[in-house]
Amino acid sequence: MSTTAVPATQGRLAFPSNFWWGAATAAYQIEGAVDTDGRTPSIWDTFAAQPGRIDGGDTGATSTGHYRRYREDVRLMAELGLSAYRFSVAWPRIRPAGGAGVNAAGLDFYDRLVDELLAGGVRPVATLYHWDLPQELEDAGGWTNRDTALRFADYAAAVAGRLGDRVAMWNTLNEPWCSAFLGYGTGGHAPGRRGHVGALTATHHLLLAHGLGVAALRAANVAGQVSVALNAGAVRPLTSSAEDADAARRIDGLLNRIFFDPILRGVYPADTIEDTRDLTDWHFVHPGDLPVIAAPLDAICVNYYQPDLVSAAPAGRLDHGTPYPTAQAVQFHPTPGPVTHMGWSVDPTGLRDLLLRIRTDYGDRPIYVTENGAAYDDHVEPDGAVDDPERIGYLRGHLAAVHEAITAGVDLRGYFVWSLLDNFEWAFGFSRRFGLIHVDYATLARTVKASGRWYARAIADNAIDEPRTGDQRAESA
Ligand code: IFM
Repeated sequence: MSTTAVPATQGRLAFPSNFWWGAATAAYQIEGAVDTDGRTPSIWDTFAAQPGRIDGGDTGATSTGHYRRYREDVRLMAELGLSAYRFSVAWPRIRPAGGAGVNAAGLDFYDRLVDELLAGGVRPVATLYHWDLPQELEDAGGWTNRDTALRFADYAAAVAGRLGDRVAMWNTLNEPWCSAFLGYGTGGHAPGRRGHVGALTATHHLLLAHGLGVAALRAANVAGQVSVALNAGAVRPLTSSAEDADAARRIDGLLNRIFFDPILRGVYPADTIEDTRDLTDWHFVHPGDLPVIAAPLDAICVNYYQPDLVSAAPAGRLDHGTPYPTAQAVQFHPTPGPVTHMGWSVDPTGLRDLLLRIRTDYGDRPIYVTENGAAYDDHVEPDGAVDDPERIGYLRGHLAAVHEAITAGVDLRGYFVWSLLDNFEWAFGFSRRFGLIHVDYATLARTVKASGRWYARAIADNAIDEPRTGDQRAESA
């Protein structure tokens, strides 16, 4: 089925019928209850406990308290009219020791959550790995150990066996680039290991885990679609010089093609292998791995936040802290225009270009945007309201970009705001708020922001207003 967007009336952008209007979260970012019902530590519990790793010394120990408040949260989702909710399953709740034994109490929680969602008319979308590796597996080498990929397949089979009849879509992994390049490259994410060879080794084992996970889901005959969520973006050269074009090619290889090519074509990009040849001979890729990784998918999912603008670095200005292996000679530049509280540029054209590029380079296939959103410094006003006009402008601009891609023929089936709730933003702790719903971390009270009400209106109408000039900067609903 190909989707078609129909402009309803002048100034309005209508979306296809059956478009999935979603919101997303992840287990460690919202659940809390880290010692409850048999859960054991993940790499993020360990990492967050180390001084200096997380802003303000924050941890996910309590977070939004979703583990206990999930019914209230599902009620809020139903009030917003969400047609889908993307959550992640915490591996250390299901396979506490990483490999051996299934913890039924952990599965019970997600079983109840899925039933609650279905009762509220919200499709469950489950991500199997959103960065919370059981610490026991990290102690055995983590994602630099090939065996972790096999353990992931066992875990995937356990979850599929319990939830496979009701989940509408599966993501095996969320943003493996971050797991590999930040977790094992720069060390800015858990488990905090540093080294570019480790990052490339982890990349391959994550991809292998994806492929083995797809096989486990298929073997369990899951009813829902099977996919993976990649953080992807348009990589643009600063100038038209050959040097800047080469810088963009190199980063595009290490951000986008290193994942899209093996998953959708069954090969690693030859130029990226060549670029990294001085670091590694890629011996960790075994014969037979690539066909496993390239198992057919029902859809491809992308998480988009900003485009990258790059150039060749001036002589003597190598970036030794870069997460990109062998890209020390590439310089990243701020994109002109507004930025979010993360300092990320607001540029919906990057999302449109990414969606068009996937179609051009990887063929017509169902696509979902499984994350898109913005952090702003939100406050509850004395009257109890949370006004976040910038987020409304951000969402409207990016939904318009999605609409443009659909109109150009991209088979885009749904869009998920990151995030449903304010939550634990990894190394930034609770200092960055991405939610449609504000969370008071002292009381755990939830307040639907103006953007949440705006999104509910868009869902009800299956349409948005066309963006106006200056929309991404600030405006009211
Ligand atoms: O919070 C994260 C999420 O876990 C993965 N994608 C990006 C979000 C914002 O940084």
